[in-house]
Formats: sequence, C-alpha cells, structure tokens
Amino acid sequence: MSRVALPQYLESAAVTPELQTVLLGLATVSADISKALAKGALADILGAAGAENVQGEDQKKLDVIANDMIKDALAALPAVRGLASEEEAEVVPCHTDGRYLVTFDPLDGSSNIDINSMVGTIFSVLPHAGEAPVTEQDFLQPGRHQQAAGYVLYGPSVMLVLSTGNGVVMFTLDQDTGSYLLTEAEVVIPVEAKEFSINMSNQRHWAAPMQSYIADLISGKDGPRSKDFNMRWVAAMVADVHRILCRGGLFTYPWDSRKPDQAGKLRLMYEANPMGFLVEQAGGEIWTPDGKILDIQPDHIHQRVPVILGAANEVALCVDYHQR
Ligand code: AFP
Repeated sequence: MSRVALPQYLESAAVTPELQTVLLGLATVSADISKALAKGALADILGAAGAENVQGEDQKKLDVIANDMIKDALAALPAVRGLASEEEAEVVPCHTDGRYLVTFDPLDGSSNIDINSMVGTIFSVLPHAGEAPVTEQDFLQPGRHQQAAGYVLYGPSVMLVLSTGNGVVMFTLDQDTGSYLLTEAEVVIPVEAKEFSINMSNQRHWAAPMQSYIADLISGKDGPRSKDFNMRWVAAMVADVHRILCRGGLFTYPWDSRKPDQAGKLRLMYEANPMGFLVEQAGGEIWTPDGKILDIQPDHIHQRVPVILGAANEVALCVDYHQR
C-alpha cells in the first residue's frame, strides 16, 4: 500500500514553503533523536546531566542532547527567526529574515527515560511579529496565533502528530527509510469520555472543585455520573494527550496547594498551547478553570498554566465544577 509521505502532505496542505522547511527540519531531527533514544544505555546517554534547567528541574543527559540537536537543526533554517526552548533560559535569535518563531519542549516526560518508557518532543510555530533582532516579547502571542503545532511520540513506533490549522494528522516513522508516512488522515476526539488522566497522588493538594469532579468520576456507576470511568497516567503529557486524540477522555494537570503561587506545572508555550492547538483541531477543548488556554496572552516564555483538555463535553463539565 502506498502512503503519503510528509513532504507530499505538506505541499497538499497549502502551507508556505518556509513553513514546510521548518516542519521537515523538525521531522528530520526527531528521527535522529529517536535513534539516540533507541541506543539508550549502549551510548551512555541515560541518567542525570548534573544541572538544573531554567524551570528548576533536574536535567537528564537526553534533555540536553535533544535540546542541542533541535536548536542546531532549527538555527540552520533561514525561515526560523528565533527559537525558545523549555531548556533555555532566554530566547535564541536565528535569521533576521526568518518568518517564523519556534518554541519546543525537546524531551517531554524525560523522567520516563530511565525506565525505558514513552517520551516526546512538542513544538509550536508562531508568526514573527516584530522587528529584528528577535526579543522575548515577539514570542508572547496567544496560542490562537500558532501556524502549526505538533509532537513526536517516541513509543513502540515513532509518530509525528501535526496540525497546520486544517485538522490533525498522524504520521508513523518508517525506520527503514527514515520517512514519516501518513497513517491517520483525520483525527477526531470521540465525544463520549470513558477515561480520565490525572496524577492521583496529588489529590489532597487540589482545589475543592477538582476534588469533587474527580470524586464523582471515581464513584462510577454508584455516583452522579452513573457510569464507570477508567484512569491512565503516563507522566509524559505527549503520551497522555496521544491517547486522548486516539480514544478520547479528559487530561488535567491542575493547580495545587504545594506551590500556591504557581499557576500549574505545565508550560503554556511549550506544552499547553501546542497540545491545545491539536486538541481544538481534533474537535476537543483546552481550558484553565477560568477560560480557553489558546486565548491567554502570555506574560513570559516560561509561564505555567493549569490545564484541562480532552473531549469537549467533559472539559465543559470539569470547568463547570470550578465556576459553579
Ligand atoms: P518531565 O519532562 O520533567 O518528566 O515532566 C513531564 C511533565 O511536564 C508532563 O509531560 C507530565 O504530564 C507531567 O510533567 C508529569 O508530572 P508528575 O511527575 O507530577 O506526574
């Protein structure tokens, strides 16, 4: 069976030639990252890098390797005006004539690396809005402005999931040829949610509305929802969101009282906005308890947000518990 390869898809999706180079560049470097991940302990790339990133989190060696690989790949593309990474303190200026800004989380879920479990790369492409040289201010655009967003899931197979604003498509990496081939042409999140995804160990720290929403899901057929729900938590947003795009449900990482001054754990520009773009393009919703995430005007590139995403009705219900 002949399948559509990523370059052919991008041509037919009517994205600008410059955006095509950015997305193809990200695809190529992700295939290289997948090879590094596959070598694992054989290449002595597991374990801690011995440093903290700007978020105050311990970096893994592979966080640093993946970050450097993506940074080098993007900086080589004339279409890239600048980039911002979860692992970099400051934005990185690239080409003064570039049309696009790229933000990325090079290795989401990196605490899974040492247990040989799923991780991913998340990316978002924004239009360049300011004058050269690029500044952090240029990146501070609502997620609604994204020209493309997606992720690569390094799982049993390597998958690239992408939206250029015209639905969501999934590609699978052919390891023999290094090409991403289209394997799902129209991703739609199922309307009915049967699963939820939250780190239950934090239950006692959540705000009261989230406690009661989750309590009602857990009480299943005996509770107000009159139906049983299943629960899944991979601890890599890429993998949890991938499951939701494939078979529905709700994912949330809420505010909690351990860090009362921090809005949430997940990063707006590297995680929530790109995932939100995909989720909305697949017919779902992404909210904080107060409003739609893609409408947030960012204050700074490393901003964090509480996240509720997934099947539209379920997200609306969860938000309703907070707004009652
Ligand atoms: P790491 O990349 O530091 O492993 O964090 C992953 C993540 O940002 C997101 O992908 C997960 O959904 C979430 O954190 C998991 O957080 P907990 O470890 O608190 O469950």
